Amino acid sequence: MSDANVYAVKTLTSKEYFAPGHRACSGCGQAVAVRMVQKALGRNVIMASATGCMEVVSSPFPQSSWEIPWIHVAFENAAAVASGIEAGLKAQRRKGKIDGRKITVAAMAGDGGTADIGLQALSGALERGHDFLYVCYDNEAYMNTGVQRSSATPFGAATTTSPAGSVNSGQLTWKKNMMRITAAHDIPYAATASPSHPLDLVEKIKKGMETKGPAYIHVLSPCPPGWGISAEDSIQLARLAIETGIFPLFEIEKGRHKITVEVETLVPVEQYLKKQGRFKRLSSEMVEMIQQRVCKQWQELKSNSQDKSCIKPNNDAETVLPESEGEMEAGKIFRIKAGATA
Ligand SMILES: Cc1ncc(C[n+]2csc(CCOP(=O)(O)OP(=O)(O)O)c2C)c(N)n1
Ligand code: SF4
Repeated sequence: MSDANVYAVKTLTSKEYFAPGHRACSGCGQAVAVRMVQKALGRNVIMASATGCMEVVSSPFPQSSWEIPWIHVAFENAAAVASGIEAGLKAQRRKGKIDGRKITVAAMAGDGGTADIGLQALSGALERGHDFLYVCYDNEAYMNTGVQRSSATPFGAATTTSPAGSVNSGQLTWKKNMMRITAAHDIPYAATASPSHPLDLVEKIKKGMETKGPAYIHVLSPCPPGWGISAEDSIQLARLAIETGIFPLFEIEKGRHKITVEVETLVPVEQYLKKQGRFKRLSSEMVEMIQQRVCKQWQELKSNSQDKSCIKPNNDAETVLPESEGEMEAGKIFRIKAGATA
C-alpha cells in the first residue's frame, strides 16, 4: 500500500484546481491535502469554504487560487451553506432549469470550523441527509488566528490558550472524536485521511463523492509553525501519526468499520511526540497516559473492524477454513463466501 501511495499522485490529473501562488507556509500539510482533494473532486464541484487558513492563504482580493466555483462563508456555517446549495440544485433540476448532470456539493473547514463553531451546522446537514461531501482539515488548533486551542487539539499540546508552563504542560482535555460524532448520525460514509497516504485519500474522496447522502472526511493536516516542526518534516509527521496509531486511517461505510492502512505493530507514540515543539514540556507520565489511550482506542478500532455479521450464514455458502490450529486460536476471522442464492 505504501509503495502504491508514492506513485498515486501520478495517477491524478495534472490540472490544478487549487492553483500555485497561494500564501500557505512552506510545508503546510493542509495545502498539500487540499491540492490532492481538489484533484480528486475535479471541476464539477461547488465548494463552500469556511474561514480558516485555506481561505486566508488562497483568496487575497483580487486574486484566487480556486479554479472551481468556490464560496467563502463564515466560520460557523460551511455545512449550512452547502445544504442550501444542494437543495437549490435539486429544485432547479426539478423545474428543468438545469440538466441532470452530477454536480458534487462540498464543504470544507478546519478543526475549529468543524469541531467547535460549525458543529451545529454540520450536525443539522448530516441529520437532514443532504447529498454532500464535508472535508475537515484538522491541523489541531486555530492556526490562522495565532495557534489557539480547539476541541480537536490533542492532550498535552501547547498552544497560546493552553500554554505549557510550570503548572500545566499544555492542553488538558482529550481530542474531540469527530469520527464517532459524525458516525453517530448514521451517515452512509465517514473516513479519516492523510496527505502522507495520497492513494488512500483520493479513493476516499471519490467514495465520498459517489455516496448518495452525506459523506464526512477528516484529514490530518500537519502545520509547521503550529506544531513546532520543520517544513520538510510535515509529511513524515503525518505518516508517523498513522504508524503510532495516534491518527489511524479507517472508514465507516454503512456502519461497517474498516482499517484502510494496516499497521502491524504500532510505533511508540513518544517518537511522534518528541519531534514536535508543541509537546516539548510533556512529562513521561503524560506520554504514558497518551500511549495507553492510543493502545485502547486502537484495540477498539480493530475490534470494530472485524466482520460481526448478525445474519445467519447461508448453508450453501463456501466456508474458507483456517489453514492451521494456530490461526484458529489467534481468533482470525474466516469469511463465508456468499453463496449462489445471494
Ligand atoms: C464567529 C467567529 N468567531 C471567531 C472568528 C475568528 N476566527 C476566524 S478563523 C478562526 C480559527 C479557524 O481555525 P480552524 O477552523 O481550525 O482553521 P485553521 O485556520 O486552523 O485552518 C477564528 C477563531 C470568526 N471569524 N468568527
Ligand atoms: S499556519 Fe499552518 S495550516 Fe496555516 S498555512 Fe501555515 S502551515 Fe498551513
